[in-house]
Amino acid sequence: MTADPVTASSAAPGAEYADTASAAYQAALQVIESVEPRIAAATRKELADQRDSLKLIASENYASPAVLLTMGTWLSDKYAEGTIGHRFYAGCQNVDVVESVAAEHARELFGAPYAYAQPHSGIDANLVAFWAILATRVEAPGLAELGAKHVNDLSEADWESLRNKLGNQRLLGMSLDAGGHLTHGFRPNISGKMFHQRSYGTDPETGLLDYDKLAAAAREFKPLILVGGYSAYPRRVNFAKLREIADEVGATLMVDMAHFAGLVAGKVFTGDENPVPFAHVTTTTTHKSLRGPRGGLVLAQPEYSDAVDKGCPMVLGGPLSHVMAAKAVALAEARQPSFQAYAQRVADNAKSLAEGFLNRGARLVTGGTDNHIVLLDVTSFGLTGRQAESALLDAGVVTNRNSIPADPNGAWYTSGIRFGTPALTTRGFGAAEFDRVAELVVDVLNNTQPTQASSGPSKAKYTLADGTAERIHAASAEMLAANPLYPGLTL
Ligand code: DSN
Repeated sequence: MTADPVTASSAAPGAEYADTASAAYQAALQVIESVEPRIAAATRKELADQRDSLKLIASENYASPAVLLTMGTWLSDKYAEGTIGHRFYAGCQNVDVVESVAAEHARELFGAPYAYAQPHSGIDANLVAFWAILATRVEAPGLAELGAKHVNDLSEADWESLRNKLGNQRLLGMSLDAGGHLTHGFRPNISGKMFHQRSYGTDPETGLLDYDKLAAAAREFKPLILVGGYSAYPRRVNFAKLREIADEVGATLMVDMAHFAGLVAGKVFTGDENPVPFAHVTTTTTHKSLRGPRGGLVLAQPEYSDAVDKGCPMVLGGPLSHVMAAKAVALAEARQPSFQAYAQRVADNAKSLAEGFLNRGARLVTGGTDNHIVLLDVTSFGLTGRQAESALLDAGVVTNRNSIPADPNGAWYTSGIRFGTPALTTRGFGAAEFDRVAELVVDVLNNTQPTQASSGPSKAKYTLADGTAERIHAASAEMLAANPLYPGLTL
């Protein structure tokens, strides 16, 4: 097995600097402790908690010590609003190098003509993309058009009038309960206010994306922007088809690949499953399956690059130069052959987890997975997602509750639990361990009972049968000990 920068194997890239990294962290924590001991303690405790739990949140991972160390420098102290070679502050020559290297790695890794490394998060990346598309596609009115009101005071009618002034500002994205993201037009999010939004769902029987229905919706709605991508859909998407649909209706195709960027980088998603050649604008985060620092990236075709390049100060505050540096380091890691092996294991492990659930009688949305996500419908256990999430946490299994299509329990309590394999795959878990994880999860859920509150059934309350948490903790501890996290770090 090819090992990873954060695991124990001596073959791991990063193993050669494990002792140095350990010394660096010990020294750093001593310094922090001398100023604010509570922060040093919380940082140490976070490592202990992450070491001792089964981290199955699909959007989380473990960055390498090289990536983490890169974030702790004086690059943080520099203001550098603007873009490479064209800043609003003097003395940005080193930040220019940092941003150029990050963008170069992103272009090379993803085969993109243009890359923008400044977004602080995925939401920021999407806002930059939205604005760049609008700026490129429509004539935006000046701020004076908003009148004297503060933007927070705009009523629905004001937003309507603003959108009308802007011309076609229709956005079609995947609905939240089908697995889309808040920023893909969800009404309470700014994307649902900036745009006339409509969403596409999945087939009610199969849970799969129905491209014919999506094409019909696009023909009827004629969006300016068709958004592809998801945060809870456990299947691959054919982006060539999405581009065909976008072209037919004159839409710009924007793909948010935040969740699966690591599978694109690792060449697991190739051909029609790789969004980058098909999308006009592609956005991502860098900390999920891509395993970098917390942040965002925008990739664009040449016709959108000038507008994307104006992301700061149009949409973004000053760049986080220390994080851009860490993005460069993570992207350099992702260009190594070992990252491709890692990405393949992420997908293989998700299949093993899904099969482990199915073999034990559980129901999965879409009946399985072919990416890094497994979405378990917990209604057959008589539980809400909220109850299942809490019971699993009691047993040291860290997940998040998630809506399922047409969720009877809504977006807060939900009826699903989303699992992801990127983090534990980084630790070294393989197919056998993920099958065991499925067994432990089913054990917990079979031993969790919803509790009736005095005022009626509560969708949050539950009881876990005596001894369950202890049994699961003990079983997990064996697997976790065999696959240690940051083993060179003695903190
Ligand atoms: N919060 C991320 C996730 O968990 O999928 C998406 O932004």
